[in-house]
Amino acid sequence: MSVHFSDRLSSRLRSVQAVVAFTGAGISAESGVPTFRGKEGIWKAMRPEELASMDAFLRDPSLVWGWYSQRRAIIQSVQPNDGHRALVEMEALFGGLPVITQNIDNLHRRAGSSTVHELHGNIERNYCLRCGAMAGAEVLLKEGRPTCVRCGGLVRPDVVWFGELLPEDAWDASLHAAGSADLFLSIGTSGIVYPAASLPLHAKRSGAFLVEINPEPTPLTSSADEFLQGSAGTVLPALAALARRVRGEASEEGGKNHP
Ligand code: BJW
Ligand code: ZN
Repeated sequence: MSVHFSDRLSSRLRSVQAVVAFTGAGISAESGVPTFRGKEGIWKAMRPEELASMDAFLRDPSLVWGWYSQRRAIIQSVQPNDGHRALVEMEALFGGLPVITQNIDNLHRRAGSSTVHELHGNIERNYCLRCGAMAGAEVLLKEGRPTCVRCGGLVRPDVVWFGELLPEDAWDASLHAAGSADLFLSIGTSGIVYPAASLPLHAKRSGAFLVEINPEPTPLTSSADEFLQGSAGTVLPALAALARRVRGEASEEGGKNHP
């Protein structure tokens, strides 16, 4: 499938210095990780608003832990896809490409992106609500309840639930990256969960050219400078190929001026 890019985007790609990617569940969909919402979302029977909160966890720790266990098993069995890899390729082309992700699946790091700001935590980490100890996989299940091996307290995944603050370091770094971007790519997110969803418009207001990549329009689409309708696994490799072409041409032209 060929992807159409405007001349405006091509000339931006040629001259940009700071490119930043902002990703949501859609970039991992082609790896086999289900999204939350949208056509491919398979958690419709269990809406994230009903499971991803402290109230839900305290009401039924086994149910919420079970949801995360199921998702952890999926995530551990899949691989990064062409979309994740294209961002790594563009990182090399642009001399850096911070990835701000809402995903907890680690796939950007596994693909090789070197700067990843995780806004909503990471499913590989857990911590005890009573003693604060961090835990990896070493969590006891007592009648389905995740229990701390040190103190017997309740263990939760180290992710950000509704009503909780985002990790300060990741948020500050993301605000800074978005505010300094020349080109901001919003990829595979429904753009409805705040404060993460404010980043594309923050980037645009700070002067970035805003590109959205998604098979479906979202509330962000009307504000995007360019909407590339399609899947991340198709559009991002095509964008990387275009960047390679125009940056290659740009450096050859530059070379002509410097004998
Ligand atoms: C493809 C594709 C392909 C498919 N290629 N694309 C009222 C108004 C405004 C805000 C609020 C409000 N009431 C409450 C709030 C605040 C709340 C919020 O935003 N709620 C909204 C839902 C209304 N936010 C919070 O509570 C946040 N904290 C906060 O605000 O703190 C301040 C505060 C403190 C105290 C009290 C009150 C406020 C925290 C939000 C945490 C969100 N956590 C989750 C779970 C994380 C852990 C986990 O994974 O389990 O984060 S919820 C879930 O949604 C997850 C995701 O990161 C997040 C966003 O979802 P995402 O990534 O966009 O996925 P989808 O499924 O929605 O979209 C996928 C997209 O991909 C679709 O568009 C597809 O088309 C597309 N796609 N295939 C490319 N191949
Ligand atoms: Zn403990």
